[in-house]
Amino acid sequence: MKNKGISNRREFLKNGSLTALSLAIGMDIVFAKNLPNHLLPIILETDKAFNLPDKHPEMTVLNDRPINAEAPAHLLNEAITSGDRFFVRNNGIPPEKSSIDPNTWTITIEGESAVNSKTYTLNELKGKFKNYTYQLTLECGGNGRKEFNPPAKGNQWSIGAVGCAAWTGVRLKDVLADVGVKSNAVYIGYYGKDTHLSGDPKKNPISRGVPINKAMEDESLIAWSMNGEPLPYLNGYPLRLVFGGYPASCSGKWLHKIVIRNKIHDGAKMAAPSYRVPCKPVPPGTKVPNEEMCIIESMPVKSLITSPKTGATIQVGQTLPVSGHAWAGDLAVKAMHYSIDFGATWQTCELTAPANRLAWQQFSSNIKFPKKGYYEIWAKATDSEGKAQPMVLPGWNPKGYLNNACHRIAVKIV
Ligand SMILES: Nc1nc2c(c(=O)[nH]1)N[C@H]1C(S)=C(S)[C@@H](COP(=O)(O)O)O[C@H]1N2
Ligand SMILES: [Mo]
Repeated sequence: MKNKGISNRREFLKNGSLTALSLAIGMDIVFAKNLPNHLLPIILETDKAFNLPDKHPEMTVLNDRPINAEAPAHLLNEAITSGDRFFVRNNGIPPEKSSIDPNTWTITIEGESAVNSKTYTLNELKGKFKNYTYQLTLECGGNGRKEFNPPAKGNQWSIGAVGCAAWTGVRLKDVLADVGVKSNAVYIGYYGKDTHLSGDPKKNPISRGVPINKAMEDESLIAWSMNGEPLPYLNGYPLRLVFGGYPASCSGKWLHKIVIRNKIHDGAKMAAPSYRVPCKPVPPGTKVPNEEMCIIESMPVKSLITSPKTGATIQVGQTLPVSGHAWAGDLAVKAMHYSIDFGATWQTCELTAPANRLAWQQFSSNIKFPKKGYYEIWAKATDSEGKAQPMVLPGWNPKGYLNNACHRIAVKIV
């Protein structure tokens, strides 16, 4: 599964030209003419070889068709995730960058529960409606999937399919109000400009959405900017939805159409089992009928230790500063704890208030260790309703969603 796309790509490159090789590497191969025919540039042997446009070289690339990449924990140390470290989850092929012109980009709002149908250019959207900036956490529903057993198919995300950026855009509710929302509206759905892996132009790679009450929240944005700059190409340039706290699959990229629906949206990947979990917990390995799978809405409470890196070595007697982030779907995080004795006892961490609703919060602590040896630091967040992260894997589900088990890092005291 892992790297399948990459080895296909290698096959492709073997048959391809030197130009293709240079393109893949992102620069000229200076002595290319001396490269023996049977050899590939060695840099292509590593996952890191892919120059994802605008992405940090330490991002872990899980797949190259479609492109999926996550950040190792230490890259996510800042309170605001920079564009080059923000994970990428694609279901299809992004629109050609050269085909995207923000000056002619339009978004259309229509659907059976829309009073009118309206099209706005990106510039009209920016000028007509008040602009807002919020720090919003996006996490892929499948983040943490690789831990599930029996394993679930799909991208084997570890911990890095999450980020919190400062998004600027207009409130979806302001735009919906301008179009007019009928009283029978229950859902919105999105359409993006990416194309299906099959190449079939009639198929959408993904077309999901959110219940109308989520669409109407103040923090639900149609956004054109991440951290004060245009959206990174792979994160939806020039326009996307951002619904903090919901599975990031709801936040449509390369956005060009929103439909206001009088029923739950029925676009691609809305139907079971995609982005659904068993309505009631099941034993691991259970085959769950589609009718018993429920749509994921608010994500569960979770946290991530971003400093130090796992494997850190410190001198005995030293104090170790530890920090990271915690988030809780639609809720806030109310408490943060750490353990150095595999969960037998827990100490309280410092915890900041969120910058705004749906932004992740920062925790920190200075840890002392009793003597030399190997330790693990476990981090556990508790949400505003009193629900805490589980220490072991939570409810197994067929597609491997919602793993919010405590994050663990290793430290050596020498
Ligand atoms: N048009 C479009 N929107 C999309 C997707 C996609 O493949 N195409 N993937 C979704 C999924 S599953 C996730 S987790 C998020 C990922 O957003 P990011 O790539 O900006 O991190 O985008 C969502 N929006
Ligand atoms: Mo996702």
